[in-house]
Amino acid sequence: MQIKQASFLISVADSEHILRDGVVEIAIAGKSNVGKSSLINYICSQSKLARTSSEPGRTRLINYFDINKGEFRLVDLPGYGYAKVSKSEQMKWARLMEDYFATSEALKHVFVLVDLRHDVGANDKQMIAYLHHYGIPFTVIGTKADKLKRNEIIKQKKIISSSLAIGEGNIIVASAVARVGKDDIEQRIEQILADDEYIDIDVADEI
Ligand SMILES: Nc1nc2c(ncn2[C@@H]2O[C@H](COP(=O)(O)OP(=O)(O)O)[C@@H](O)[C@H]2O)c(=O)[nH]1
Ligand SMILES: [Mg+2]
Repeated sequence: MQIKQASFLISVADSEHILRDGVVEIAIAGKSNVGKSSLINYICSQSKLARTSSEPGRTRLINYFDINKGEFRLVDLPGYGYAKVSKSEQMKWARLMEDYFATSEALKHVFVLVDLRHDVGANDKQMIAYLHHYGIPFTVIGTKADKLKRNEIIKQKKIISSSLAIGEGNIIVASAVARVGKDDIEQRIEQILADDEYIDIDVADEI
């Protein structure tokens, strides 16, 4: 599967505007600043498709992107875990996410992005518990691989897979800066769209 065309569709701030037209979606979740928007730009081969920022936590929007003129949508979810966000903003984020996961019937898969340099946090575990709860399959993508040496990447993959109780084979290593991981991600998307995704998924029953 190749991403040949990508275009921005719409930003959504409220539950009532969540798209529910049956088009297949793959969503991208993760902490603020983990590299969600950069990864979208990298795999779509467009530098300014999704807005990236070195300042975390500013956008509370769901951003939808059309891929290959209606084949499916990539959905850039608002980031979590930014300390300076007010309680009321956090509540608004949680409400929007809950409504997105509960009502997006054509959501097939979530890419959960984690920074390869660090172990996962409570927020990441919560997100994955959430996906288990809704029965939504996911793949973890470790970002910013360019910041680590090869042996450090191997070590971090072990730490992250053990923290999340998932198989190491279920973590894709990526870097938007060094342009690494696109082939693996496209292969994964192909499996997701073909509904073959359960074959090598290795997720523990409980985390
Ligand atoms: N070194 C490195 N920096 C990255 C990479 N991906 C994103 N960044 C940087 O991380 C910051 C946050 O990126 P962004 O894509 O906006 O993160 P988001 O908040 O998850 O959408 C920006 O300063 C990016 O330049 C990567 O693969 N390697
Ligand atoms: Mg972003």
